[in-house]
Amino acid sequence: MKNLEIAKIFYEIADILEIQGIDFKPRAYRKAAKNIESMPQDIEELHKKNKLEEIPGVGEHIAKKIEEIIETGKLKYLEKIRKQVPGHLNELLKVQSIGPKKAKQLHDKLGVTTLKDLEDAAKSGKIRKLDGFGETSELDILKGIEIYKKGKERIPLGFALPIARELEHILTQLKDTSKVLVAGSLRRRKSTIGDLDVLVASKQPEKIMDFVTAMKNVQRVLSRGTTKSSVILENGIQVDLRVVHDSDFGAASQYFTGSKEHGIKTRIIANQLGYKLSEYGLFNKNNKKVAGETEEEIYKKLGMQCPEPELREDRGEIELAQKNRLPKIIPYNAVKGDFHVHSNYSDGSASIEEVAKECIRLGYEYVCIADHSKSTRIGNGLTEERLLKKCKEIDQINKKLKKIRILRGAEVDILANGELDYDNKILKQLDIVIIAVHSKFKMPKEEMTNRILKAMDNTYVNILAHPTGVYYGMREAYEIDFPRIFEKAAEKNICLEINCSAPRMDLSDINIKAAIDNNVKLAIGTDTHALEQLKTMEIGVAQARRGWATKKDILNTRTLKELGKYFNKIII
Ligand code: DGT
Ligand code: CA
Ligand code: CA
Repeated sequence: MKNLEIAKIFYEIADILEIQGIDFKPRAYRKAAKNIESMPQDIEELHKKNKLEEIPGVGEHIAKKIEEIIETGKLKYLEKIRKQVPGHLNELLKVQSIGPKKAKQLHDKLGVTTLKDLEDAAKSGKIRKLDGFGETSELDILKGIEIYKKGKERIPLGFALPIARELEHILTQLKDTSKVLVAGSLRRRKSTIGDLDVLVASKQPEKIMDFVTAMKNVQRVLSRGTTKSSVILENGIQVDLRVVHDSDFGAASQYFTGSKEHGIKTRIIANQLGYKLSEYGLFNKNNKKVAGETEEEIYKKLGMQCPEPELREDRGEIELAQKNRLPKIIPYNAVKGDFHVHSNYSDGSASIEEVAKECIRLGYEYVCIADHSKSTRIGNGLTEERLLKKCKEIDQINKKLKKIRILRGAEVDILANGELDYDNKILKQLDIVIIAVHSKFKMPKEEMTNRILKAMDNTYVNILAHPTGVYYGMREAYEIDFPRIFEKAAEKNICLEINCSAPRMDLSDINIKAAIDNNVKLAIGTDTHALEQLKTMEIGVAQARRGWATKKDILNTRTLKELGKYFNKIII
């Protein structure tokens, strides 16, 4: 398909001109590129009919260039201007927050030409020293690089979910859509997402295609058809869009929600019952459609319960659904509090009172303020003195705010030798003691396990935070001997954390299920450092649901009184 090739060339021209500081022209090229890649007609056909200038945004000047590309397979103008800019400078523009001016400045002042150079410069703190940049823009650049790279691979659910919701919202508002669903791994709330699979029910599929391929935040159109298209958004995320009939929406949802393995098994069950199940519906032997508008009616005809999307991984849910025995997984609204929030005493940005007020707004009964302990220098860890001062402040705010209970907590470092970063005199003054590894991640499995087990032996410990240390894009999980950790956790009533922070997502769904099977309870913590992160609680609940957790497995569903009982502490 020539359309996409030509569009790509014009995008590159726009990028290069932009780096050269030329006004207006880049916008013209970009507009033409976008129209070319999203139009249904074949550009070569238009060229044959001499109708190139009918494409919106294509005037005589650009039409000539299209002609040259179609006839010679290349464009001299592009070859010329490519020589005028160094290396891969236009790749830098793919990073959010870097515009052409900044790209040029980074090149001239620091010799940055590739993404790798950019990352190195940001990590070594050189960028913050440039005029017009600062510490925040350096962090933004690192985040942007991360998102761009992730866009090419998989991206954490925590980053993808808001983007999917926004898209769902925009499509729902269109007058030609009757139903919209982001299916695929996102609907199953898998911890990382490959691409977004968007389903739309509409009688006007062409209009939906026109709309989506021309959206402002679309960077590239990979393919465009009458009922399906694929685009890449500016942040690098791929969107696969399908438009179906209202009456097929359930069947399409069932098919495109997957997982593939779950789908294949339901199709086998359909066959065994003399049906055929496809993305268009459930059909009987005479090819008559017997279900398809909703997922529920399809599963019902197959003689099984409709499993929640988070369960659809073919990990035994199908067999249980057939016996009407699916577990009652924790509902999203069952959460009564957050166990892991940082305040501005350590490296959080909000004050304790601000956190508490936001938690009241969220309808919580309690929140545990868990700042870093003294060894975490990067996290501005608290000395004993500051911790006690913090506890006093918490007591005062508790007296003032009646609607919530702030728990006095700390996220205490597990030192390399397994000792804790505060001594027992301090720990016993806290409501909740969270422990975590924040240093010396590289240790043989046995040694790391013993280190953590030793820390868990302390009687004051309540929660083991981010138990495997995994940090997406930065650090693999360290290995630990899970059976031994589970055994100790169950014996000492220590919860394992489900950490909601997007790049962490630790424990994983599989390990959550294993923990539950070993009678271990779990505590969901958002690890909030800025107020808006409190909302990521749902990511943790989603993983709990993927791990088949019921209400009783998750500590956040308990009242304050029940917490005290569980931890054998006076909390109320
Ligand atoms: P992802 O995007 O890698 O995070 O994972 P998914 O699950 O979203 O996979 P994706 O985007 O490749 O496909 C979306 C859904 O379409 C998938 O969950 C199930 C369905 N699907 C795709 N390929 C097949 C297939 O070969 N057989 C069946 N039965 N379903 C498929
Ligand atoms: Ca997908
Ligand atoms: Ca897909």
